[in-house]
Amino acid sequence: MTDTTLPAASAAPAAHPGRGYGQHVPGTVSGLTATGGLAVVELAWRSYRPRHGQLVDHYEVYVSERAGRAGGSATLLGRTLYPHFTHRVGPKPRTRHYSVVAVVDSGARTRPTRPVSAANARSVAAGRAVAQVGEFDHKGLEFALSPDRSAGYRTAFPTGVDFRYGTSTPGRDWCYLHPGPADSWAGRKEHTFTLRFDLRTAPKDDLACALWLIDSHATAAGTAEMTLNDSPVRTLEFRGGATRGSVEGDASRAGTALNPSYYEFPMTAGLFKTGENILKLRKTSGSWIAYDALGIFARE
Ligand SMILES: [Ca+2]
Repeated sequence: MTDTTLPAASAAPAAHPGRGYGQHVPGTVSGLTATGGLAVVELAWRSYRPRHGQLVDHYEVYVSERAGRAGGSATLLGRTLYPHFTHRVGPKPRTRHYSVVAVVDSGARTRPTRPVSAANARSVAAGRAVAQVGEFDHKGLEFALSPDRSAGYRTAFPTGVDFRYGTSTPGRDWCYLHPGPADSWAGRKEHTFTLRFDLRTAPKDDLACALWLIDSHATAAGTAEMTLNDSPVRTLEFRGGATRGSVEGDASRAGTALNPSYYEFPMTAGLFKTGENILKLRKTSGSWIAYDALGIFARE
């Protein structure tokens, strides 16, 4: 898995922030902060105020895996009109170093900020997978019917999803969108997605579940009930998204309208058993959720 999910803008050649083209304008962007969370690093800075009546055209955000002065081996993560940026990252904790350049309407650029460092939080998905569907990469493109063919759901999955870890294929057997009872296109009823997996022995220690979504309905994200081997695990209350995940599938792009959310929680060892285990997620209220990945993990 690629940990740094670079947006399309990163196709630009390896950049040297603040150097290489255009004229400099005085100063630098100030107040840059970087805050690591689960699956993200949030960057914010103070709006740059150019002199002589110029306007800020945009900001450029750079990341480097190595500490040191900006301009070394920084990669352009993306451009933004606003004084903030969300870098979506993978499950493994890693420290990265960020710098920002302001570009004014004449094309002149500030010098880069001093790099600011942040580490993302460790996701349970950084552990050993006991069962997993999809990759934790802020994209739903690996799933069936992605990115916009929800109209085919009732034909392709007339009784919901039934996926066996190890033999089923995400691109054929797991739908990118999980409809809810509010969705007329899916028959206005509850839909259950099932994940089957085999254990040679029941675990001694508690495991953990990670469910990452690329998006959900903005005002009716609703709830789902998760069970394992018919025992309740928990009720998931989903955060409102952007209602875009039904028609687009890549939340790692800079400037995406998608609004991902992340759910991680322990699963008691006593719920698991030797042999076949059956995890079910039943959407019990609201509209759809759009998957990035789902899995059960042991801490390594
Ligand atoms: Ca994914």
